[in-house]
Parts: sequence; C-alpha cells; structure tokens
Amino acid sequence: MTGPTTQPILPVEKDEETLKRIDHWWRAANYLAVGQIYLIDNPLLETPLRLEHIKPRLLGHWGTVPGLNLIYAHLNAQIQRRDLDVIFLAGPGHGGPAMLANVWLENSYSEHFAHVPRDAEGMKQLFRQFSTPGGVPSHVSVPTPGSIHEGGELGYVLTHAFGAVFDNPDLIATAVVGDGEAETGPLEGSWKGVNYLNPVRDGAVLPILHLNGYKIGSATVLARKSDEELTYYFRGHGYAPIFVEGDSPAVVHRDFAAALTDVLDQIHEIQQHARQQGIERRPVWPMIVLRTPKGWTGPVSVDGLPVEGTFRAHQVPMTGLRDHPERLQRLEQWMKSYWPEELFDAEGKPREIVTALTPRSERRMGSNPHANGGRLRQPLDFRALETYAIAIDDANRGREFHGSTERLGQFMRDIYVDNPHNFRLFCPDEVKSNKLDAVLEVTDRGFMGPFDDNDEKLSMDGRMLEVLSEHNCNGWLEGYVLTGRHGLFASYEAFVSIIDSMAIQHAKWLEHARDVPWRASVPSMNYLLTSTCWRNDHNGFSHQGPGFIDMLLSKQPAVVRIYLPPDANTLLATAQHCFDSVDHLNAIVIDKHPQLQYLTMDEAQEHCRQGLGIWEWASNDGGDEPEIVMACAGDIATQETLAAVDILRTYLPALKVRVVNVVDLMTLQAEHPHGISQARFVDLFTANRPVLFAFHGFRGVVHQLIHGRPDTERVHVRGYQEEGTTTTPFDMVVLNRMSRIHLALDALRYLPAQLENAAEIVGDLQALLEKHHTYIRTHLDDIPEITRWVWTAGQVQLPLDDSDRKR
Ligand SMILES: Cc1ncc(C[n+]2csc(CCOP(=O)(O)OP(=O)(O)O)c2C)c(N)n1
Ligand SMILES: [Mg+2]
Repeated sequence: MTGPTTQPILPVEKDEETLKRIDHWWRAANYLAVGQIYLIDNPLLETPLRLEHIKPRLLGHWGTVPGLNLIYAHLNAQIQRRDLDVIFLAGPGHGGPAMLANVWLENSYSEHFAHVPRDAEGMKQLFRQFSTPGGVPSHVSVPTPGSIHEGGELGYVLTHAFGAVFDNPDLIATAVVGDGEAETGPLEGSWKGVNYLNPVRDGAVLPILHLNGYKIGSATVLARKSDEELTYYFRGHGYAPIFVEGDSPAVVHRDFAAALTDVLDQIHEIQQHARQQGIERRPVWPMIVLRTPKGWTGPVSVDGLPVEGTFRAHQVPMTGLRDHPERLQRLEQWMKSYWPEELFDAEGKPREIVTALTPRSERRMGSNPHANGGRLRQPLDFRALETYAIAIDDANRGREFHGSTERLGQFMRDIYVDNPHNFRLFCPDEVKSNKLDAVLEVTDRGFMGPFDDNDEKLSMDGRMLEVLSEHNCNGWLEGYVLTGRHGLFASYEAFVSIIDSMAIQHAKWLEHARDVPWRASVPSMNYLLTSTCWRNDHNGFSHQGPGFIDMLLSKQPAVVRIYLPPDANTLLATAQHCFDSVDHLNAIVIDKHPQLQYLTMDEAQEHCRQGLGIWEWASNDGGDEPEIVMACAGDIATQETLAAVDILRTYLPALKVRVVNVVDLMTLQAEHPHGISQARFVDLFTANRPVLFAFHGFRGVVHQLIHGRPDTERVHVRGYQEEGTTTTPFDMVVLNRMSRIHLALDALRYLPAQLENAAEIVGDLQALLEKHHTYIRTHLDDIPEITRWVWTAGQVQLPLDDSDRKR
C-alpha cells in the first residue's frame, strides 16, 4: 500500500514552505553535483576559485543531473507526507553526481562512508573522489547507497523497477527514463510490464519519462513528439501520462509537485480499490512526462554556442579552464547562482531548510532496505530432493529414458507452494515447451487480461511470468533478486544470448559488490539453458548457440558458475544448490527431452558436491592407470561418451578406459574458487594419458579452462562446432563430430598401440557412419538402434549386417 495519506495538510503543490524546501534541496544537490564534476578543493567557495581547485581531468555528465535532482527532491516531500516506501532508479545512470549529492544531503552517504561526513571536509572528499582514481565511478553504481541499478548500459530501468515491485505490495519503484534511453529496444519493450503487475499483490512502478530533448549528440525521438502523440503512445501501453513542462523553477516545482500528488493519489486509489474490492480489469497506471531543459541552470552558452537546453550540456558543459582563465569566474558564478550560503552553513553542513526535507531513517531513498535487498533475503524452504528423484540402481543405470526438466518443474512447483512470496520463474513463453509445466499445477501464468475462453492457466493471480522478451525476463529477475528474492530464468539456450549484455552488466555489479562491505549478499541470478544446440534438429540452424557459456567465462571467476548436469538427479541437486547460493550468475545447461539417467540421488548429490568425478560403473580401469580417459560435460556429450565407451569395451575388452564426468565446469579452471588442485586433476585425468573430452559447447571453452594443467596437449576436445541444419538428433552429433562413432574412432587414433587389434572396430564404425548417412536420407529418421541405445557395459551390438559391412 502507498501508506496512509497522513495529516490532511496542504498538498505539496499548495504548501509554500515545502516548495521552498524542495527548491533549496534542488539547488543544494545541483551545487554538489557541479562541485563533484569540477572541484578538488575550496568546496564552499570561501576564496575565489583558482586553477589548483579544479580537477586536472573533468569527467562526468551534467545534462541529466538537474532533472534527477528535481525528481529526488520532490519525492522526498511526498515520502515525508505519505510515509511512502520508495526506491529511486535512475535510467540515465550516468547522472552519478546527482544521486551522490542527494544521498549525501540526506546523510545516507556518510552513514555508509564515514570518511565522507556531512560537513565541509566531507564535501571536499565527496568532490575529490568523484571520477578520480581510487575514488568513485561517474555512474550510479554499486557503492551508491539506494541504488539497484547502475544505468551505465541504458535500457533496463523499467524492467528492474518491475522486478523490484513484484510481490512487494508496499513498494513504489520510481523509474526515471531518459529520452535517449527510451529509444533502446529493451526499454521500448519494457512498458509492457503493467500487463503483468497485479495491484493486490505487487507494488507500483512510477515511470517518469524525462524529455530533456537530447541524448549525447542529437535530438531524441520522443522529445520531438507532441503531447498528443505521446498520449496516444502511452495510453496504448496502458498508462495515463501527466505532462509537466517548463524552464522556470518556480513553475516547474509547483506543476511537478501537483503531478506527483496526482500520480501518487492514483496509485493509492488503484491499490486500495484492488485490495478492498478486487480487480475487474487491468488498471491504467499513471506516469509523468517531464519536459525540462538538458543541463538546466548550467552555462547558457560556451564559445558562442548554446549549451543549456541542448545536447552540448550532456557531459561537462564548460571545459578548457586552463586555457580560458575567465571560465574560472564563470564556474564560480554558476555555482554561486545556487546561493550556497543559503544552503550550507559555515561548516559546510546543509542548513535546516534543506535537511528538513529528509525522510525518516529507512524511508530515505539512500537507506531503503529494498535497495540493499540482501538485507531482506529469506532462504527458500525446500522439500527433500528424494521427493522428485528418479530411482536408480545397478539394473537400470543408464538404461531408462526420463525427462529431467520435468523433475525440476516438480521441484519448483513445491518451491512455489512452500515459498509463496519470494520465488518466481520467468520465461519467454516456453514453460510448457521446456517441460517445466508442473509449476502450472500450483500457479497460473500471471497476466492482467483481458482473457479469452481458450486461455490456459492464465490469470491475474498467476505468479509465473511468461513474456516473449528475454530482456524483460532477465531484467525482472534482476530486479527481483537485487531486492532479496529468488528465482529462475528459463530460456532456450540459443536465445539467452539476447541478454548476454544484461548478464555482463549484472556480473559487473556482483564483481563490484564484493568490494562494498555494506552491500548484503543477494540471491544469485539462476539461468536454465534448455532446448539446447544438440536437440534443436527440427528447428533449423538458428536454434543452436551454446555461447552463453563462453560469455560467462569472460567474467571474474568469483561470480560465475556453469553447471552441466547429465541427468535428472544431478539437475535437482544442482538446482537446489543454485537456489541456495548468493552473489553468483549460475547457468545450468540441460536438455528437455527424455534422456538416460545415471546416478542415484545420493550419488548425484555427492557428484555435485565434488563437481566432477570418475564414473567407476562405466570405467574398466579398476582404479589403475587407464589407457585413455573419456571425459564428458553435458547431457548429450555424456550420452555419446558412454555409448562410445560401450562400443570400445565391446570390441576391445582389454582396453582400460576411464570415464570422468564433469558437472561443475569451473572445477577444471585452476584459478576458479571451485577449481580442483593439480594433484586432484592428475588423480582424475592421469598425468600423461590421452584424454578425449566431449563437451556440450564450443571446444575452445575446455581448452581455455584447462590452461596450465599438466600436459594439456594430450587433451582432445570434441564439441559443438557450429554445424547444423534441419536434420535428425543423431545427425547433429555426427555433423559436429561428437558422435559415439567419432569418439570411438578418435580414441583409437590416440591409442596407437591398440590400432593393430582395431581393424574390425574401425571397419564397423566407418560402415556405421556410412549407414547412418544413407539411412537418414532414406528413412528421414535416425537408426532406431542408435536412438534406443542404452548402457550395456561392453555388450553392445552395432546395427550392422554383412551388406552394410561390405559396402
Ligand atoms: C545501451 C547504451 N548505448 C549507448 C550508451 C552511450 N550513452 C551514454 S549516455 C547516452 C545518451 C543518453 O541520453 P538520455 O537517455 O536522453 O539521457 P540524458 O539526456 O538524461 O543524459 C548514450 C547514448 C549507453 N550508455 N548505453
Ligand atoms: Mg535526454
């Protein structure tokens, strides 16, 4: 709820005293932002500005600052008046000086950083540290109290805001959208969030589109549209826009205050109505369109060119102070135009007229606990994994096909039941396709209607969200976990790369957060990559792309985890571990089709604890030194490896083969926190025997990971090598040379001593390869004995007859 409308005192727009405080706050924040961009000393301008007070490198973005400061100041007044629970997300996150100024004024900053107190010394430090080595970044970043959104890469502010308010009924996420930012694909798509926002159960997003007219170098599309066009546009998306426009502070303050009063009343009304009387239809949510000049109150012109109100105000609006000493005076006049002596006392403390606008303790937007969401994190409750496990024993090990993601669906179904307020599954329209639909037994797909008789499992109460936008799914989950809740984003493997860049930004956030002690640990971002490259044979060449793994490898080892469970029980153990973990990006890769099952639940849990291990039941080295290690990571890679071992053991029973399965890919990398020791590497892979490694994704990944391990020349990797078309499943592994036939032939190639006994097996494998080629073109399907293959421990019969062998 938006909180009680306390004290029916005057609304802000009619309350001259509060408007005065807002203006003072705004001026103070503007002053502090300019100071951060320019000054290293003399913060209160006690003496005339000299060059030694000026930073040697002028960095930062001024243009967006006055708008952000205006919105912040006004929100403070409303938070105070209504005791609102509000977080502030700055889409134009390059306006870092604005947010730093505001959280310093409200004292949140000094409470987080004692070395930057709220006085002249602290002000000097605030200025000096901004955008300087060893200081703070120019953006609204991890060390900015109150932020869950860096805003460096534009486009995600609305998705983060929606994610933050799902299941947070009392929270309002204010999302300032830059007009340049509004041109990005993700932002454009994210207005749809209201179609998934339930006013009973969820909080509210308050979008404020800031039309300052410009991006870095030119006009913005939305700023050049008339109010009428914008009204149609936003009405069509389900919003009722309120317009505020001007360049006179007094007028804008009054109008913006009135607009905020109006939208907050509307939000309150929508929520009260829905919560007391139920929802008949999707509400029309209010939003504000704010037209104020870019770089408002800054230099009007420089070098004879207009700056205020143009794109030239984007970064540092007036540079070259060393070559133009008169600009020192202009800077001083500019800063003095905010009347600093009215704002700060002689000791540099903000005066009462400014601080009077500070909301109480955790209502300050820089101290709101949702913006340090780890503080609110409640671990999930799980039922015993045995509930969902597939029963495995020596008789059926590797001999039965079951869907693995189905079991994960059942596990998540019960997580939904047992954790009704802090777990969500987000998916781009594939929950059923990915066989996770057990979840739908306990929750519908959430949607705000209208509804159609043919809809299935679609209702306003649904808490599983399907939107055909990987950007929304990812951004919603980011907003959800950064505010302390848990979830999973399930995607087709090939299309998760649409959000590579978002995942990169989130990884950077987590990397940075490791150095910020007051940031509490947040639940991990969990990705399920399914419908993988090996089983998209029916979908053409567009649907293969295991590159998300490669992208993750570029991030700091501390924050990335990649899991390739080979079967259902290892998937369950992996998923529980990921749902319990914090501060990571966890990628789990597994296909959705029925597949062979190998490990008991106990074995699976132990295998996942170790991250990799020897599968003794598939090996015949008896614990001695094998002649070859057949390693595998990934479900299809594991299946083909085992099938190859089956063939080798059938034809060459004396050959000593060891099977090593890798579920936690990062165990291979020595410098990763999960990386195994060199001694353990040798225990598993031997010191010098050939290793044939079948890998789910691109082969370079394994080579990269094992760099620095003993004798890597002997490790030969097979994997996806960008071959594909509409064909059969087995043909996919053939085309990419990772089939059991290729693996068995390759093994022999690395075992020259075996070759003299190998004429029969080599002949048969080549005959089988040829038979496969002609068979699929004749029958349009795989050879049944291949697709029906199950583990025989060296008793396999290849589907060949004499005519095949003679050919
Ligand atoms: C995805 C992305 N593309 C490009 C940029 C580079 N960039 C930084 S600021 C900016 C202009 C932003 O304009 P707007 O959203 O209108 O913000 P404001 O005018 O408030 O500064 C651009 C293009 C970026 N940060 N992110
Ligand atoms: Mg702009």
